[in-house]
Amino acid sequence: MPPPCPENSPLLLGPVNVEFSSKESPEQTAKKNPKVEPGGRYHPRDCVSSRKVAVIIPFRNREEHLPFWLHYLHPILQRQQLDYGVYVIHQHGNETFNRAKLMNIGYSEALKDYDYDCFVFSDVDLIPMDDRNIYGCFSQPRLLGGFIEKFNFQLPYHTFFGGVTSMRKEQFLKINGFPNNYWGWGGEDDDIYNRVVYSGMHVSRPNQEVARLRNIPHAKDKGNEDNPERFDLITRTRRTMATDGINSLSYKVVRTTREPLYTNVTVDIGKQPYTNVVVDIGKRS
Ligand code: BGN
Repeated sequence: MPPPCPENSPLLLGPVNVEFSSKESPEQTAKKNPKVEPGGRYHPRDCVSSRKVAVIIPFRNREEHLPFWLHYLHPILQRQQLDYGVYVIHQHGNETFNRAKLMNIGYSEALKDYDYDCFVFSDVDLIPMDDRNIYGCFSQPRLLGGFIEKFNFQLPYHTFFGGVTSMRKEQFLKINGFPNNYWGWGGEDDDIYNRVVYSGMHVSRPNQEVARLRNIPHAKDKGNEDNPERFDLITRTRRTMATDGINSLSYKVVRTTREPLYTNVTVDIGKQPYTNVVVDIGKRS
């Protein structure tokens, strides 16, 4: 049995040059990462990693972004000496996108594979610019991607908890996972922030020097329009978090495939149970 991996990986290089002009096919990326096993699984061979990390990526219609993520992240995650798996959770169909529910599903599906104790939740279009930004878990929930290029490498606001975050299994369970009822863009990350604080935890962040990320520029997604209910929903987290979360999650797996660099879980998550219908009873002409 090999020895435990050191606290700090000796393989880290520091800054990573990230750019999005040259494309590499996933086949080429897989060839360059021969130690990554089908489904996007890896563990160091010469030491035993104490970090069992499932990386969860909520996904739909971003086929052009995923190759960049795989190209940059697999070498970084290996240098970080993580025992990891990559899960792309693909929302089936054309109903409104639900990022937080897909992340809950990623948590549940990953645990069917392996005894992961740490979960990293990442958007597909965010790439770390320094491998010292460890994609692992810490004594508090962590914002791994606080300083993003599109926000001029500044925190967009103090309580921001979107982009790339990590939580230990027990931290995730303490907040009852993520909300399932945010359909469309915005607010779900603020709800998760509320859950963390209401559960007596706080958000930790690596320092700004290592926590810089580049984002792949893109147009707004179809089927992920701004959620008009978000302003209202985030005022009610304290009441809703006990009953809406990992304990109320329901979905159907359409198919799971093991790709060379990731596990692709396609899921039917249903649709928003109701929409506010504005009935026009006042107007007569
Ligand atoms: C915020 C969004 C977040 C998003 C960040 C960064 C809301 C809730 C109503 C205030 N929050 O404004 O979801 O991650 O911007 O884009 O819209």
